[in-house]
Amino acid sequence: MRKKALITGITGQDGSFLAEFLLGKGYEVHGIIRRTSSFNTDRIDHLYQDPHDPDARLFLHYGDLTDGSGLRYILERVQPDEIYNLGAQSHVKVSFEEPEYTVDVVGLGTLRLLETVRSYRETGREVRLYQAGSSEMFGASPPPQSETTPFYPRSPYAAAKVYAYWQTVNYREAYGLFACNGILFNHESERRGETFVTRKITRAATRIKLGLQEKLFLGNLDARRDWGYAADYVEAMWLMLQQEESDDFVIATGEMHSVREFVEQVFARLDLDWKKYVEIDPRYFRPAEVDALCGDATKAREKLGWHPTVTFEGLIERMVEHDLRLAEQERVLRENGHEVPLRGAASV
Ligand code: NDP
Ligand code: GDR
Repeated sequence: MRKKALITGITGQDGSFLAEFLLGKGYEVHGIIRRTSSFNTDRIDHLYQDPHDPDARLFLHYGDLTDGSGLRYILERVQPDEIYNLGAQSHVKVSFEEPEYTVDVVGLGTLRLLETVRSYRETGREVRLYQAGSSEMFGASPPPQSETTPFYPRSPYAAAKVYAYWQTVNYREAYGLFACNGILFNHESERRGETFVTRKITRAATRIKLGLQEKLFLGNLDARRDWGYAADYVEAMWLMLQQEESDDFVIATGEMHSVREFVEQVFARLDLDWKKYVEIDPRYFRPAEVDALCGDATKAREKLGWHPTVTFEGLIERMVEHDLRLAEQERVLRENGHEVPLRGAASV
């Protein structure tokens, strides 16, 4: 029998890589998407299959983590073997601006899903759950951080993830649910949202290179992160659900770099002197910052056999090459008189 997976957050960076990965493993993949006034499926359009096609293995369902009854309905209909809970208002800075909504989606949303799973299992059906935890949960706890490091969240987002983490542990212990928390450190890619710092930098630097942009405004350049490649990290999610027992795992590269280093390397790759183009704008500072995150993924290496395959330099190379192509396309369009509107993200 073909395995079925249900993914919340399938339209996000990780959701798209995970869907690809699971389809490659022969799964039938179901994703929950939000109803929006314009399409939000860019990252999975290349995977789309007409649901009328008898060979279709990707199916999308409207739903939202703020809507418990809808989640329940989807679970009943899909009857998945595995659930990956990736849906979230995942931007840390935005969480200071929308704390209540962020906690509703990230914290209560996870609880809603766990409750749905609990009542679903009462009918005798089994399902395994992956919960997308975050290195942000460690917050102010100094590096290196491992599964035994105390949590010290520094944002509404991080506090909500800690709540979701403990609810997941509690459902495992109270109801015997096979549920795993992945504690994933930052992971990036050419599909990363453009308001996260790595992609903001690669998009801007490549546009600057081609004369499409003059400046890049950033916040705290001293923050240090452990940056990996997203496709490596979704494999770890899947591995967690294939074990005999459910457990929690840190997933990280074990290498830490500052935002400044990331900027330097990206601009250097493009033969540009970053100091001529980068300016600090305090609006990008956060009310509370997480200074340094560097993960110790020994447990994942030993128990899951997982290890990252893309280095910091390799990650930068991929992202820069990809965004350079995007910038080249934009330049051609502009040179031929086409209007290419700038995308209007609020200042985060
Ligand atoms: P993204 O922000 O790229 O994607 C988030 C996804 O969640 C999108 O599909 C989004 O839908 C969906 N979503 C947002 N709000 C809701 C809601 N109310 N109900 C249902 N779905 C919703 O995040 P990533 O792919 O980067 O991250 C995946 C998960 O992993 C998140 O939970 C994130 O917090 C966590 N995480 C990410 C890390 C990283 O470095 N990327 C590290 C550690 C944890 P839409 O497209 O419509 O906005
Ligand atoms: P983070 O990612 O907060 O670690 O959360 P982000 O890329 O937003 O910030 C990383 C660091 O860069 C600093 N920074 C800036 N950040 C943004 N977004 N924009 C700027 O202009 C800027 N200038 C400096 C930040 O202050 C911060 O220190 C990500 C998300 O994917 C979470 O969902 C996930 O849980 C964690 O990674 C692990």
